[in-house]
Amino acid sequence: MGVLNVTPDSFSDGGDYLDRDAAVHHGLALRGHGADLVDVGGESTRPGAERPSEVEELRRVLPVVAALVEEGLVVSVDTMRASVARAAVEAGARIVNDVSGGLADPAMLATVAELDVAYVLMHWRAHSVTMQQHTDYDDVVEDVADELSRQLDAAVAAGVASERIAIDPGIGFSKTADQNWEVLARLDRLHALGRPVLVATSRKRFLGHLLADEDGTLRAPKERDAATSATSALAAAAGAWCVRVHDVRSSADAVRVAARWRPGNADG
Ligand code: PMM
Repeated sequence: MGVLNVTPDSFSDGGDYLDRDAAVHHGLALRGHGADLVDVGGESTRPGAERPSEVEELRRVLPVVAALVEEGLVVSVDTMRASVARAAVEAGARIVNDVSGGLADPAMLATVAELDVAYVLMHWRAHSVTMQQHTDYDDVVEDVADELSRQLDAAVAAGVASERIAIDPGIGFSKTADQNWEVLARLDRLHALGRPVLVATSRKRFLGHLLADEDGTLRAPKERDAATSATSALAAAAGAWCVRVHDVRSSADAVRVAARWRPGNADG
């Protein structure tokens, strides 16, 4: 899944694709680099980010979704708003990627059920402004799995077909750097929930910490792609269904290596 942020303030590519033509051009490039899906988002969820209005989110996202669908891409819409999900699906998006897993907008789950589209349901505790104040866990792996399981039950209760749902641990969302690593090391616990797992580590801050200079300066977001391809390979080897990344070529290569590495998988 290639990331296409049509935002002024995302942490790694904010402002790069705010212009519609630049966004569409980049979406096509992501496909050219090997993305099976392109994820179009109009709201930055970096820690501390303020939310755009619904009107502004629609203005950013819809023309880009429509243009990429027209070009034959499989598009997901990265939104927490049911209204945006609906409009994007009406414009041709086939997946709703909701980082709140149905918790931010009370209308989201029923809307996804009605639209009958695929749904990425992420572990989530709070909006970006305060999410890093919600990092208390007894056992981060078990708690994330339990909370995801409850979100999954709510989605199914609202009428979303369980076979249309993928789950995501929400790397960097209400989690410290160490907690992200703990969750990644135990993806098997999420697989036990019985749904495909999406892993989104791309360029995130915990990689910046890992790769920091001796003086503590974090590695810059756009200099985290080699580390991201490593996490992509490891996630794929651990059975992830999808990795969501900014630099598609390096992670697509990494995923192919991981697939070919498996015993008896000569076709890659
Ligand atoms: N992270 C971001 C945005 N959307 N969607 C899913 N499913 N999982 C994530 O971890 C996730 C996401 C963070 O922002 P970015 O688009 O700038 O990487």
